Amino acid sequence: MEEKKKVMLSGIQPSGDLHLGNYLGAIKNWAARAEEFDCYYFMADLHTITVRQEPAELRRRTLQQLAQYIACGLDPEKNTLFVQSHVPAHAQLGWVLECYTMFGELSRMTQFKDKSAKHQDNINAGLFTYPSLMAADILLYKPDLVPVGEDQKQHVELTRKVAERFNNLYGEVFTVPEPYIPKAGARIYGLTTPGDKMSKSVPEGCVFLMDKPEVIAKKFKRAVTDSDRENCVRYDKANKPGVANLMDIYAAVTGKTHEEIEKEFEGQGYGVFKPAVGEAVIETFRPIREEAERLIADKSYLESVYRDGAAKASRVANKTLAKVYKKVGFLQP
Ligand code: ATP
Ligand code: LTN
Repeated sequence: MEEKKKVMLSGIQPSGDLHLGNYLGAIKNWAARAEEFDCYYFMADLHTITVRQEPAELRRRTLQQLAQYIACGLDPEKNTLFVQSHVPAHAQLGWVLECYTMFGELSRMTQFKDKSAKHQDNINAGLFTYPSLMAADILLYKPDLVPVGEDQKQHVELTRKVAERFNNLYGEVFTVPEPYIPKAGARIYGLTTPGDKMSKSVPEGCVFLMDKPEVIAKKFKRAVTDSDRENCVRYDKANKPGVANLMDIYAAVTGKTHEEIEKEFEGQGYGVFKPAVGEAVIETFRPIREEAERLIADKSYLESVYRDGAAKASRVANKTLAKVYKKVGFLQP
């Protein structure tokens, strides 16, 4: 008999266009594991409304994100790709898990603290309880691994806690998942702000998947290196964070080690190094952008992918939800 594959699941909010941080920290690793795992990837649209969105833009970005997932190598035949709001079980389990997540736990979430500082006029309840919805996203599919960037580790750890709490009360309902953080690319910093993670909120330091080559080249040319004017490609995260970040990017896209990179650019300054990193990123993104552009034009294909994806995801999710409803004591409809 064929052995049951392990399960992998992740999501990204379509709250902005995908960028190099999302690609290296998350999607690149998803595509690499499709043969080994039964994979579920979704557009986390429910999460995006914790911050105000322009409705037409949100629709456009959700569809574009699907095209980009596929263009990054997520074959819809081998991965279940869907839109979170198309599978109502997420919102349904989200409510239940809110009742098994503690106020104190939610208060300690770094993303909540950051986002509420950034959006002081809209610190809504959803922003606060968001990790319970994320726990539902995950636990519905009983994944073994959740591939995310470093910044999401805290949420996956909270998910484990909530799952264990629920299992202790009701028996083994949920699989307790492990976060899966990539070795290279787990945290890419902004090109103009090497102290902060690359984020769409600082677009000049953020390289988007759909950026044209000339735009990417310009962003790398303007990347901040260091202030000591040493002009030497050497990995020293504490003293040369900008250079270390560029080396991390170059390592992640070429597969080279830091030592190999230091050797490659020995005796050459940042004037040679920065465009070389830009070029490597341009060549990595070129086929992805072209394929995504082709797919975006084929709306009916994308619709068929997300419909099939939602149907398949719903079958799995509804099974878990039914079990949870029964365990907590809801009368069968
Ligand atoms: P924002 O730009 O508002 O901070 P975001 O671009 O981080 O948002 P998310 O939906 O929070 O978007 O992230 C999607 C995935 O990409 C997550 O797994 C996250 O860990 C990863 N990720 C995001 N930014 C980076 C980064 N700079 N480096 C590595 N991984 C990242
Ligand atoms: N919270 C994540 C997006 C996200 C997610 C998930 C990731 C929502 N649900 C489930 C992994 C698994 C973020 O903001 N990057």
